[in-house]
Amino acid sequence: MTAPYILYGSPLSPFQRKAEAVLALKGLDYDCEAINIMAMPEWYLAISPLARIPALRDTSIAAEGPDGTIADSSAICGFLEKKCPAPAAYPEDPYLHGRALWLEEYADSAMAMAGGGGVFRPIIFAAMTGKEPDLDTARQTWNEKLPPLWDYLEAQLDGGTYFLGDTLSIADIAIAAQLMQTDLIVTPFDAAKWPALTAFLEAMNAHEIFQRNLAACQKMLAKMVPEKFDLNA
Ligand SMILES: N[C@@H](CCC(=O)N[C@@H](CS)C(=O)NCC(=O)O)C(=O)O
Repeated sequence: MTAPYILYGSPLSPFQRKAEAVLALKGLDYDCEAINIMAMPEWYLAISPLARIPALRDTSIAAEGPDGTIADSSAICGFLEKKCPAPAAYPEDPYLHGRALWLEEYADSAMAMAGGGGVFRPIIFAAMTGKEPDLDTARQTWNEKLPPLWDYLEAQLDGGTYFLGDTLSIADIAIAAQLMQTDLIVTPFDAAKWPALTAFLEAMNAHEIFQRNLAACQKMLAKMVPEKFDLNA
């Protein structure tokens, strides 16, 4: 039997990881359907005209075609929050809600560009096409572009467990999803320099809402990354 939701994409996408974590937080059952991002099929481009993964299908609306689908992880998470408000992924308080959206955007833009584009892609896309990993680019990004982003996050955490108050929110989910993109393939950043962020990542890695996605990623990466890369200069 088909699950009520279908997520089109790949578990290796940090944006899919964010959407999966929100589905899991809300206890929603979903199937994953793989999309090859190197050659997206026409039917998928009709759903996601910007040629991005993930996209979500609500099968109660339509079982095929663009109807019943939503592209973009932020749109997916906003939709899920409206449809299934509890447990909440977004703070109720207007200011905290705005802060959560800002931190989600920070993760989806700056962190994704550096961690995904500057570390994961040069290593894993090369491996996927049988090439040597571009460790020079990955090392430069890891040591020059990512530390200022981690500094900002360390200050935002201010020694706390979550980014906003004492409750998990979309801010934590989005930031963890991007931190995991490098953590899956690279040895940890310096815990002495970023202690709160290290503790945060460890807690998120152990959190139940990420387990299905992380298990799928580890399975897919096992052959390509038998041992994590040490990029620390
Ligand atoms: N704003 C989009 C970004 C999604 C995105 O950039 N996905 C990447 C994979 S992680 C993608 O589809 N890339 C396709 C490509 O580079 O051709 C979201 O939040 O879903």
